[in-house]
Amino acid sequence: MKTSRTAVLVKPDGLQRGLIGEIISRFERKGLKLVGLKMLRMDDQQLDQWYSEHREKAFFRDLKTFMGSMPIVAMVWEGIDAVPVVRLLVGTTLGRQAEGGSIRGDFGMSQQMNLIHASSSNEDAQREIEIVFGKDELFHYHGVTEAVIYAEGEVEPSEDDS
Ligand code: 3AN
Repeated sequence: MKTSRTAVLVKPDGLQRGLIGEIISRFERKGLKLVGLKMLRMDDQQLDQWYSEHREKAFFRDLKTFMGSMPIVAMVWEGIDAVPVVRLLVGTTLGRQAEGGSIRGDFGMSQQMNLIHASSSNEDAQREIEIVFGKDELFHYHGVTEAVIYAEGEVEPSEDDS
């Protein structure tokens, strides 16, 4: 199978609560590969693009104000089925109902302050990655642990691997 990529944001509440390392660690331990990482403060245009599907929602303005209020940490993770794998580790939107063992389930109580964003489809991932990362900020490299994370032949080699 081919690997794919997904976008993750650690939101202002995750930054303030000192959960950056914990969150990165969970994805690393799972066996996902980090291929992009940056800290930034999202501007108005980036937030409009990022949350375009929520433009009509009542919480849109508050969400934008919150997300633009502080820096966030953006990441791109790669692996087989990266989008659903990351969403499983993140947990459902409302922290109070999120499954124990998930990031929101273990650390969150809120709906808006839910620590983290994870792409919900491959199309969203592609769109979101392009909002925050330039091409030269995304990396291709061979992960030495892949030989024990996946069985031989389970991952189709990518032309970009070096
Ligand atoms: P998820 O982040 O689980 O994919 P979405 O896409 O439904 O959830 O919502 C995007 C973001 O909007 C959430 N991460 C959360 O911060 C915020 N949000 C969603 N629903 C509400 C709500 N009812 N009230 C306030 N904020 C919300």
